This record gives sequence, C-alpha cells and structure tokens, in this order.
Amino acid sequence: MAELATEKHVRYILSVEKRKDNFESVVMEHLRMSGAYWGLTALDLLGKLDSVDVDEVTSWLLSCQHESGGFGGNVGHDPHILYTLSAVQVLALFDKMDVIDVDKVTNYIVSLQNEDGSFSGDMWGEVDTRFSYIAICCLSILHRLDKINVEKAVKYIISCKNMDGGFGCTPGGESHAGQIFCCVGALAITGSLDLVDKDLLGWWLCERQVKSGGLNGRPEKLPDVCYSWWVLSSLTMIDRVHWISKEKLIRFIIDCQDTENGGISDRPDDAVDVFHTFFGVAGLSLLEYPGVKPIDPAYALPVDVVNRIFFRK
Ligand code: GRG
Ligand code: ZN
Repeated sequence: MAELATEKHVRYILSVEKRKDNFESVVMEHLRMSGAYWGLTALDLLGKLDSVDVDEVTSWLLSCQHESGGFGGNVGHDPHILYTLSAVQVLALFDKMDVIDVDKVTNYIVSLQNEDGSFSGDMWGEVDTRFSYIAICCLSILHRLDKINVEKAVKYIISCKNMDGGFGCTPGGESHAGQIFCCVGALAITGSLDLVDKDLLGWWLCERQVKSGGLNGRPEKLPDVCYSWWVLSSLTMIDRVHWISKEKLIRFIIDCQDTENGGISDRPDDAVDVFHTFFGVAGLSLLEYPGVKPIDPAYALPVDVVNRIFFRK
C-alpha cells in the first residue's frame, strides 16, 4: 500500500500553528479557530494530540469568545456560528468542555434560528444549510439539541433537497458535495436519515469519482482532496461507500502529499495547506487506512472523542 508520511505531516501541522509571518498564516488569520480544529483533529487522528500545549490553546480559544456566547475566528474578530462550532470541537478533543458556560454558547446558537427553521451564520443574517448543520452538530455535542425547534430545522433542510437526490445552500440551490455533507450530517445527528433517498443520492455521490481516483464536488469539476471528506463522509452515512473504488481514492490522496516538507494539497503538485491536510487524513480515516484513528462521519471528530461525549455518563 502507498505510504502516508505521518511524521512529516505532524511536523508540518505543528509548524503552521507556530508561524506568524508567512503566506499561509496571513490567509489563516481570520479563520484561525477553524484552522485550530483542522490541525488538532488531524493530529489526534494520527495519534499525536499530546504534542500540543493544551493550556496555551485553551486560553487563546477563550479569548476569542464574546459576551453573546459566540466565538470569533481569532482574537477581536466578530462572533460567527462557524467558529463557535470549531471552538466547541477543539474543547471536545481536549475533553475540556467545563471551561465554557455551555448555556451561554447554547443561547447564542438558539438566537440564530429563524422562523422557517433555518439558521443564520451570525447577526448579519446570511442563511445556508451549512449553518443548520453547524447549529445541530454543536448543540448535540453540548447535549442541548432540545433547545431549538429540531422538527422545523429538519423541515428546512429537506426543503433544500433536489431532484438529483442532493442538497443545496437554500431551497432551489444547486447540489454541491459540501452542502450534501451538511444536510446528511444534520439528518444523521437528528435521526432523520429515512428522509434521504439513499440510492439516488448514493448514485450522484459515487459519480463524483474521476479517472485519477479523486473525487470532485459537482459534475464536470476538478477532483480535490477535500471532497474525500465531503463526499466520502456522506457515502458512509448513507451506507454506500462500496460504490466507489477505495484503493484508487487512497492512491489519489497519497499522491497529494508533500513527501519532503509534509502536508497535503488539493491536487497532486499543488501547494499544501492545513485544510487539505486535515481532509486528506480524515478521508484516509474513513477509508480505514492503517495507523489513522477512525473518524465519525457526522461529527467530524475522532470516534473515541464522540464516544466520550455521549457515553461517559
Ligand atoms: C465540521 C467538517 C466540518 C465542517 C463545518 C463549514 C462547514 C461545516 C461545511 C462547509 C461545507 C462546504 C460548502 C464545503 C465545500 C468547500 C469547497 C471546497 C467549496 C468550493 O466550491 P467551488 O464551487 O469549488 O468553488 P469546486 O470544487 O466546485 O470547483
Ligand atoms: Zn478543496
């Protein structure tokens, strides 16, 4: 089997967290909270979460929280539902949920649900099925799913389902693998997967595999390592992973590694980044690649972390 350069990737992820002055860190500045979630989850999947300073990351994370209960992407940045989920996911990885006021974070998310069941991303009101997933995933991790109207939330997600079996950002929006992950993930967490036509959606999703073995996000688009997560996690949740070639996809992800300096890129020979490094490792995890811990396809967290959240008490 093609080799994953695990040690190199661990070193790459640790170095990105520390760097402050290069191109990638400038690009990452406004979404550092999600960057922390991607990097730390990848490290955990590779069995190396113990190489980070938990107290240092936790105190930085807390300094990104606002009075509203929501988190910003970095210190001094406005709160957004996306960074709030990332912060909660990082605390779940660290088993440190006790450092936050869970009801306060819950109130922030609850305040973003709209009358039709949809969710806005922040106070400015943009609506997207991404935010439905984020709200549902985050509240489920916090054991507070009962604080929103789940029935209406599910109804809104179903109103974004298309004739091809896929889902879009809003009703009538084109099917896209990223939105499909969000909608299927939210339906999985709320126990509503019976509302998905699994064969129809499975067919659309498996058609995303192209000659090189990689997956694209929509018909006629180029393959990209991050769809090894968006597409494959969706196929896993609807039990149709065997409809693609696992061997060819493993080969494609491995071909996107920088074997010298570590990290994974979107396509072979492109520049690496933490986002694609995480989704490459997460994809390999779903493909049961040896030495990579299993990841939960709905929560996008290691299975042992999800078990700790739900089966501790
Ligand atoms: C916890 C994993 C996790 C996610 C949180 C933010 C979020 C919830 C989900 C994002 C879902 C999404 C829309 C992913 C797609 C990202 C992406 C690669 C977009 C690019 O789209 P285009 O149209 O590129 O620019 P293509 O590949 O279609 O050419
Ligand atoms: Zn990508």
